[in-house]
Amino acid sequence: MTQEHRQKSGFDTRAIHAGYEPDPMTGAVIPPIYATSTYKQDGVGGLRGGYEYSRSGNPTRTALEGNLAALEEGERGFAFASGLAAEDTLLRTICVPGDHVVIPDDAYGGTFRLVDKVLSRWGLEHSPAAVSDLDAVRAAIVPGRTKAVWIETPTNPLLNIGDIEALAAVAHEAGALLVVDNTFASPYLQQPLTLGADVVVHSTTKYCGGHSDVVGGALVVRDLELAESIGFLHNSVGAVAGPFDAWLVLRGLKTLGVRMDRHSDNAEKVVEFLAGHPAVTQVFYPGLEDHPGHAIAARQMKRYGGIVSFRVTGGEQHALDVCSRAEIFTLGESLGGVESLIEHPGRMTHASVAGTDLEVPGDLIRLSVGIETADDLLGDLDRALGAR
Ligand code: P1T
Repeated sequence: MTQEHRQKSGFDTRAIHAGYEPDPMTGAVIPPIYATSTYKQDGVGGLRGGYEYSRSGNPTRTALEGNLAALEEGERGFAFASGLAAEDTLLRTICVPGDHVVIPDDAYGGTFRLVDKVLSRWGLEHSPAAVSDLDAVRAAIVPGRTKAVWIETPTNPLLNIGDIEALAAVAHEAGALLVVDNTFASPYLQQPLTLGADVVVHSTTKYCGGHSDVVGGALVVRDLELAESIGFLHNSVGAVAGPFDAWLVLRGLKTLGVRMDRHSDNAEKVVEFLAGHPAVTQVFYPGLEDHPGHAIAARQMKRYGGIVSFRVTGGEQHALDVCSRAEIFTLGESLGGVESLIEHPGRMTHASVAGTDLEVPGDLIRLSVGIETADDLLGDLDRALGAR
């Protein structure tokens, strides 16, 4: 797909075509899995298509990177071995010892652990702030030292919403970058770079891959100088996506739009059901009109996605029981696959924030609502919640 076509076409066309042209020799419409570590050179330095060694570049990965850049409306994409590998490479690209970042006060537990337990040893400091509170984010910035305002929107697991446009202005005023972890929304529902963000982060393990069969991560940027610096560390640190993993994510992306619409349809039904259930005390979903971030979400998201969190009447034990009793909702970490998942953030995905300011309530349950038949999902939840 030519650059000109790419810019003019709709999201689903880009999802299916961007990043790869049918192979000139065979006409293969899908990129091969280039399972090769190295490339024959035509004389020393005579690289074919720029490929030299598969840590530096691999055609299957290139196709994925081009596709991600097109979907996020960025200039360059980078595919990593995991979401956390992407985060680590980004933070080490933009920060040096003594620098500081602002992170969400309800960030994904692994992101918090990376910043708090790993990069802190290399002199990176951080302050948590609510992404929904511009004043809190502004106050958390350390003038001259804050290199990035890092947000998730919606956040994991509490589905808080940050105003990307306003936060970009706050970050830029302080000379910092706005980094948006767009994992929950996916590029179909929200394109942060078009709203002023500087970097988009993905755990492609989730909606981009979409089938719970691969772990991967990505960064997408607009600025070519920043892309150059990220590219340097991508290769120098080497946490790159392998060709098979890149191929799986690329295949997943082709159906992202239809999947996200169905995830959103089903999540809306689940939210309505939970909101009317006597064993549920609170439902977190940005599509709810009384969600504090609803108006902003309505402005910056196409729909509200497939993640729903809720609290139950019977405290932590009740939440653990619901997780164990669910059947179609499979008890497991992760999210964003076609199958529905249920989990207890306090004991599972967010165990690493226990005892910190980021601790999540014990009676909280997180659902990744899949694309199964909606009535079956509601029946499963009804059973799992116990006697009415
Ligand atoms: O698992 P990995 O591909 O390394 O991605 C990390 C990550 C980054 N950002 C967000 C918002 C995430 O949700 C994740 C991973 N999250 C889970 C595994 C989870 O169940 O929440």
